[in-house]
Amino acid sequence: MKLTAISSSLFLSSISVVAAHNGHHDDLQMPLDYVKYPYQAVYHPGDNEVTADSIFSGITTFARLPWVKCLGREKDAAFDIAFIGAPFDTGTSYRPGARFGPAGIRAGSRRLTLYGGYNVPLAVNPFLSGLKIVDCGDIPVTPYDNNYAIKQIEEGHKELLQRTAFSPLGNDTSTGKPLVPISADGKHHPRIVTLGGDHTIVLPILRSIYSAYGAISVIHFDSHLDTWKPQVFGGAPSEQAAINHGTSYSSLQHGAIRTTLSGPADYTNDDASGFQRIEAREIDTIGTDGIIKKIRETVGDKPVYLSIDIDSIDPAFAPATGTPETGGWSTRELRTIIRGLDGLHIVSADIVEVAPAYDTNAELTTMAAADVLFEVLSVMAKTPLGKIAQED
Ligand SMILES: *[C@@H]1O[C@H](CO)[C@@H](O)[C@H](O)[C@H]1NC(C)=O
Ligand SMILES: [Mn+2]
Repeated sequence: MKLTAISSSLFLSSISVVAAHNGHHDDLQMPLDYVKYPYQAVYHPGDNEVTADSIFSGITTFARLPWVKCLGREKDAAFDIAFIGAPFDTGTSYRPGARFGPAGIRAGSRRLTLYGGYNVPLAVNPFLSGLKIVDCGDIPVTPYDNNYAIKQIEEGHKELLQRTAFSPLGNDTSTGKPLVPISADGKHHPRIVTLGGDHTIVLPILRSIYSAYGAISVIHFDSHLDTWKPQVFGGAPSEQAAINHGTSYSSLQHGAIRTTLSGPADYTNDDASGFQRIEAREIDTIGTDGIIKKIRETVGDKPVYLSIDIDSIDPAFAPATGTPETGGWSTRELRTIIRGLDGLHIVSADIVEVAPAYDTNAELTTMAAADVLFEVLSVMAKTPLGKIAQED
């Protein structure tokens, strides 16, 4: 299947342009420009409008961001940060259901912009930072063929990543010198935040990231190692079975590890994969500050890809996940640690293994996932993906 079947020759700088110039029937029915920031009613009864746009009404996108059909009709749309779903869960070894993760996380994110979206500890409002942030919907992913699905995710991610970012990089705030991209190909790429999906999706995403940035650092928050050899999962009876959500990584910093192992040899394999490990229980001795320090020492100022398994949070706070492990971090602790990444060049990120069917009626897990992503978005908004050009 081709991901970009419908073409458009317009350069679409805003949603309202689409509404104005595109005469397609379904677009006319879609209130494409009804999401406003900060939160504001667009419809006042008695004001010749229809109704206030409340956070509990309307179409649910991430943080009520504008929905842009980046992989369809609006395939030329430019943005700075895009949320995209990867509803894939046929790589799970225990509880399936993460294919509903993107829809669940969007529902959990409804209140993010209720009061405007200002992040107090990070002193930034990512939604008013001047960046164009959109929800691109989901990558079409087949539930019948893992190899094909992985190809779809890689192509869909690349399709977004390989566009040029909407906003120019600008100048360094302290020196005033112009910034140049930190990518390997010299292009100013937008950032993609992927809503999983089980952890398998990180394999095709990292392939996409590699196409723009070359080798980068990976920060991986997870209760599990995910560097297991396929035989840990009962062997790989076929090439397809060798690809699953526990075997998707190839480099650098684990956080929140607390799984049982098949034996100490699992750590040997993890070491050989080049990972530094932070055990979940270290929070009792070195605290969030100590954990942040360890991560920053490992990563330095290199470009970073951030992958967050919701199971890094304790099941008391985030029960709805594929492979829950007790003894994890609280939602507050993980959010503090993510804010501790302030200043790092996070080139893209994901949150995976949210399986809403196992959630409480209070939507604990999907809310936690959305709020963790709010911290990621805030860190991204504060640090452009640029460096000061070398003078020669
Ligand atoms: C960046 O600096 C250049 C001079 O080096 C200046 O011409 C330009 O207007 C500045 N751009 C912004 C966005 O401030
Ligand atoms: Mn995990």
